Amino acid sequence: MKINIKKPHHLTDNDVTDEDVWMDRRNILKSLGYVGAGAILSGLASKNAQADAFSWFKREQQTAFTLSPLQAQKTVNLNEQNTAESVATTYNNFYEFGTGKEDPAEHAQNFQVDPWTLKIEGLVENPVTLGYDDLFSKFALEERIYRLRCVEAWSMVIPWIGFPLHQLLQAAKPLSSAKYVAFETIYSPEQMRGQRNRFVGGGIDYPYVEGLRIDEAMHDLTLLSVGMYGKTLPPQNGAPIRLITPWKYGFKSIKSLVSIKLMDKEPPTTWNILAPQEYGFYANVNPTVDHPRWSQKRERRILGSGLNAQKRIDTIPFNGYEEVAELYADMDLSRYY
Ligand SMILES: Nc1nc2c(c(=O)[nH]1)N[C@H]1C(S)=C(S)[C@@H](COP(=O)(O)O)O[C@H]1N2
Ligand SMILES: [Mo]
Repeated sequence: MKINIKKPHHLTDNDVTDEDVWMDRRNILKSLGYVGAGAILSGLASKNAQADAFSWFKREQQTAFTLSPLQAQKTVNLNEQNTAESVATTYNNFYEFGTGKEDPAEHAQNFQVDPWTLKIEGLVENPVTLGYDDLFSKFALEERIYRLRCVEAWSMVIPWIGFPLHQLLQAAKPLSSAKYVAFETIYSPEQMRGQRNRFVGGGIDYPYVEGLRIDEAMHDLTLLSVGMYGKTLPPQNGAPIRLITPWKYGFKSIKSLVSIKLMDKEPPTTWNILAPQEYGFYANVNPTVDHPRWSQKRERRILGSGLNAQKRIDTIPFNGYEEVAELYADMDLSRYY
């Protein structure tokens, strides 16, 4: 398998431009059990501290592991408060485990993530197969704090850990005929009650499938996430690996991935199949294009539990990630919703 493993590198002052980012980073590293600047990115911090904080770090300290400079600084206003971890891990959409917001946290706990196989295939020169350990060791992991805006008009701010999808795609070497990328969630009815029972699973034909245009997939914002809040993903959030496209409605961010396939045609996507008038292929966050049954102008930002930990705010185009606008420069986004 031809995957270049990034060498750990040391963070220098030049890597960090913004004082707040630096402070935030120090807090993150502190919470991961790193102390003193010398230990910070050398991968040599005390074993015990690591084991508690990063459950996978144990396995990875012999291989490449580093949080590269927080790229979130470009795209996230760090004055925005993160959503409480306890809420982001108990208020979920993962219909394979039931349609209630609390169903995934309740019914996904015994979900088996190791061993795992993720295949990258289709129109590529180098098909790649990743096992569970590869998900955490083949690519340099970064923390990225992103807004998550659900099409249902609620939103959160979540610190993900992962690597850009383009790194994996580049390892697989897409052919020039590859124009789209198709994603598939695991099909495991023994483990997923919503896949066993059509009523429990919200009427979806499983496996859950999603897709991106190749330029969207190659965009640096597009993340494969293997962790959140400094830990591996809980099963309800899409363990062991999921997609994150922060400028699109949450349903594009497909969970528990087993297949990534390069294609020459636009792949079918689950919510578009279910209700094409309501959910398009693009699903870019857009306050000027309402859902047929509700407005998308505003959203309920969920910060914690209880009503006073929520606030109503304006929804912004592309969820605030304006750098993607150029991908759609010549498109009518009310038609391609
Ligand atoms: N396989 C799968 N992926 C999925 C979903 C799902 O039901 N099944 N729900 C989507 C929706 S609608 C949202 S808003 C996000 C929610 O992610 P979170 O639970 O980590 O906040 O996951 C997305 N990915
Ligand atoms: Mo969603």
